Amino acid sequence: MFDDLCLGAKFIRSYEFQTMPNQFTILDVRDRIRQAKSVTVLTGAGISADSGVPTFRGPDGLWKNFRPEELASPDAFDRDPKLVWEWYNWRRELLATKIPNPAHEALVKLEALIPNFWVITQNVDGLHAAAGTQHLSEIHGNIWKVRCIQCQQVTENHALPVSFPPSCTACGGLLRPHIVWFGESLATDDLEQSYAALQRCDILLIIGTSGLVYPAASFAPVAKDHGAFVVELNLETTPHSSVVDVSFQGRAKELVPLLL
Ligand code: BV8
Ligand code: ZN
Repeated sequence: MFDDLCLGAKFIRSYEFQTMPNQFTILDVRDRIRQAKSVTVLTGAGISADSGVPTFRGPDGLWKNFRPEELASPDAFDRDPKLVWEWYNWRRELLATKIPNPAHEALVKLEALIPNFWVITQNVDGLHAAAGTQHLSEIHGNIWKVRCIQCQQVTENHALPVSFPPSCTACGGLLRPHIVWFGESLATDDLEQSYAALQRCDILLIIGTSGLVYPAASFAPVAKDHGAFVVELNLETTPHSSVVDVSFQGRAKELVPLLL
């Protein structure tokens, strides 16, 4: 046990040198979290990368072979719903074998310790829910849900693959992925929950997002303007890095458990 602690401490100390030139260490952040009444977390594809889920814009990114507008947009679906379903079936097959990693699991443990805890995720992979996160807004939707374009009914669907054309059991309409595409507005209740969580939190953790997609990219200043201490955990610097109070560089699966 003692060796582990030493190893742990050395491990944490090594991270102290991996941070951006900050006056805070990850231990300081852990201590702040211990005193916090309300913590909000914003996650992106980077938190699922350690589960083997490709990110969007990384070297192995999903967008490498496709342009988002070609596939993740209402026009693309209107133009060629079969092609869009082929892309989502490919992603569903990919995701079907992926499980939450220590970063997702550490957030579930934090949720049990902190009076007011909320996760806002841009990810559509369902891994936060699978890990057991209760207070969750999936602001870009969920790849395991489908929505009828006629009657708007939303249902769970884990078919591998979804056979084309998928039709609604209620009205026979064409089903689409229940995902927010570029040019589509986010669901009102997701936005309301998110802004409430950003405005009430003492600490905002931003984990594994490139900070390029709106409105999520504008969430950090909202929390900051309401007095939150903002922390970024990412492999690289992002547009968030100049806004946050402290930015740590490293893998989410290694950094997030250190906050416990
Ligand atoms: C909207 C669903 C109102 C698809 C997604 C010009 C200026 C400002 C805004 C706009 C503009 N033009 C258009 C807009 C609006 C547009 C937008 O923001 N465009 C951007 C590209 C400029 N936004 C919208 O359209 C949104 N709707 O605004 O409604 C409106 C209506 C009409 C017109 C205008 C406005 C809807 C946005 C939602 C789009 N849907 N996904 C699908 O998933 O199938 S976005 C897509 O990107 C994913 O959801 C993803 O979650 C999201 C963000 O990406 P990230 O999660 O950050 O992933 P990324 O790969 O980019 O980065 C990964 C990060 O992890 C990296 O930083 C990497 O370093 C790090 N990392 C990697 N490994 C690790 C790690 N970190 C830690 N540990 C690791 N191991
Ligand atoms: Zn229907």
